[in-house]
Amino acid sequence: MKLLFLNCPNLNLLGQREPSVYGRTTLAEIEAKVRERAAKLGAEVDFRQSNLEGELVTWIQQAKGVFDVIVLNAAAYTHTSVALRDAISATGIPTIEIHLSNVHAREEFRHKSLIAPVTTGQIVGFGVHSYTLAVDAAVNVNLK
Ligand code: CA2
Repeated sequence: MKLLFLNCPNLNLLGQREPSVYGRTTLAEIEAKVRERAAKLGAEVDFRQSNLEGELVTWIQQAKGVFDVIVLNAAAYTHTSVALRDAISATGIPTIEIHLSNVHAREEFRHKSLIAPVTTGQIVGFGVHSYTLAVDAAVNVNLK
């Protein structure tokens, strides 16, 4: 099983800024934990980050026929991007939405996800564990 992890704007700053909200773990360290969990479960991982909405849309489009599941931390685009939502809908690849923080316990504008209606499900609020839990969810996506 091939998993595509997509990380959206500003997640490249993890571990360097706002540790009280997002912790001290860097995105590279999260990637290592994801790879470790995926190896245990026999899954392959491609792990990417971009600050560009169009690039993310292109990666989602290109995932068709290549990846079995997309795991998406859409970051701020969660709350704004019709383009990402339409791309997910168009590919038809099962997509799991993840967030480090509990977006529902934060500002009201973070309560609304434009992505959620086209996903298989969400994992929010578990910090770095949201990513490793997503590996488990992804390899079991067809058992739902
Ligand atoms: O909790 C999450 O994973 C979020 O997707 C993080 C996004 C936020 O806009 C979403 O509402 C929830 C923000 C990612 C920005 O990451 C930073 C990391 C360090 C310093 C500044 C921003």
